[in-house]
Amino acid sequence: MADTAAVKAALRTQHIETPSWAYGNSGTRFKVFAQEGVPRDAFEKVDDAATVHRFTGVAPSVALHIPWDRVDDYGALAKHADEVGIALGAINPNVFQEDDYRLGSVCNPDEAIRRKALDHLLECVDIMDVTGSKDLSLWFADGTNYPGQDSIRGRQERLSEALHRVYERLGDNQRMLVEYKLFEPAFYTMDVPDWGTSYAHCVDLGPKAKVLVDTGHHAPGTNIEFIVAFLLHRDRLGGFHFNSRFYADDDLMVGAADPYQLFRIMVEIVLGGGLDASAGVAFMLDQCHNIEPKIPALIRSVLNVQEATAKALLVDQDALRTAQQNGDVLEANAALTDAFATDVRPLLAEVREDLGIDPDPMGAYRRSGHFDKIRVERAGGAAAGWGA
Ligand code: PSV
Ligand code: MN
Repeated sequence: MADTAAVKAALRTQHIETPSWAYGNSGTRFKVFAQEGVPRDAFEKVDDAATVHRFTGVAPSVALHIPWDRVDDYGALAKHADEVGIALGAINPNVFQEDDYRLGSVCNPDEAIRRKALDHLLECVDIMDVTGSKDLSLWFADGTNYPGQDSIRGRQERLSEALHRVYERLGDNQRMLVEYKLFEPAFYTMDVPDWGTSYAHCVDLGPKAKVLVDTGHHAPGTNIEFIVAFLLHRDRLGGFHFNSRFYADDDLMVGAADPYQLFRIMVEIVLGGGLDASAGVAFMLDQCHNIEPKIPALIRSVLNVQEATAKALLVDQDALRTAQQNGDVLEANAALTDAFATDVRPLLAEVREDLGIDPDPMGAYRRSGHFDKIRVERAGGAAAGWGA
């Protein structure tokens, strides 16, 4: 039996980082549906992240995307975050939204464009120095659409060169997380299509380079928990971009499509010691709320990660090990399915009471009147969105 006090303690300390871009307007290539009360700048996005933290108690940082969150004074933004009770988290450079990047960024055949992209990555490390951010989250839209378009090997060499330059610039307490994605926007080759490519580059670079697993970036049917277990075992799991998908990179709320997959991932995290702060696994969300209200969607997402974590912590590890040792397939499997079938909501309500917050975050947010307040306060001005 899992020790309830230890389970609750672990749940109180697990931190889930929300992404600034999830608070702004977003959509598909068909339509962006504007919503009311959407933040108009990085400061208001930080305010919204602080609201999610206030109602969940476990989301004390917000990731930034540059230049979407560009401000004149990052020190002032960090101070603002501190004043509203959170911290600035991972910095995500953006080397995919300019005309220059049509053929890629750090892998582009044009040396001047590669230099421009590298300068932006280095600028983002400068920003980390000011914000106190620990992680640089690197995702490259680089790739090709047609066989023969460019040299696959040449692009790997250019990628490696840029990654080394960034790695050399990192401070002692800074890391780089290398995210992979199977396809999109490139459709023939992506330059970092899978965890193996990311892992190989990280191993070349050194211990401050880790793999970032975005749960929406795999082929259907991929066993993500295997990847998680492998990377954690090799001390190369930097963290997650959680979201869920039905078809491609849907960026839906984590745990919405397949809560059992999320549970299986969290089981590997728990069994591999990934919840300990020393493991350095960053639990971040990377989502877009195109049709649902954003702050409650992020609250719901944080709760979904917590529920999966709570169930994973409830796995009877002694029973699991004994069954595995005895080759008892059904009992071993039952150790997982029993935990998954547990209703952890009462346990999480107690955790929230321990944290001094309302045990029902969704209801508390609804009752708070916060949405009506921001709807009025933010009636004027341009709402933030992709590219804003
Ligand atoms: C790319 O699809 C990605 O997952 C990267 O993490 C980007 O930074 C983010 O989405 C942008 O929404
Ligand atoms: Mn991502």
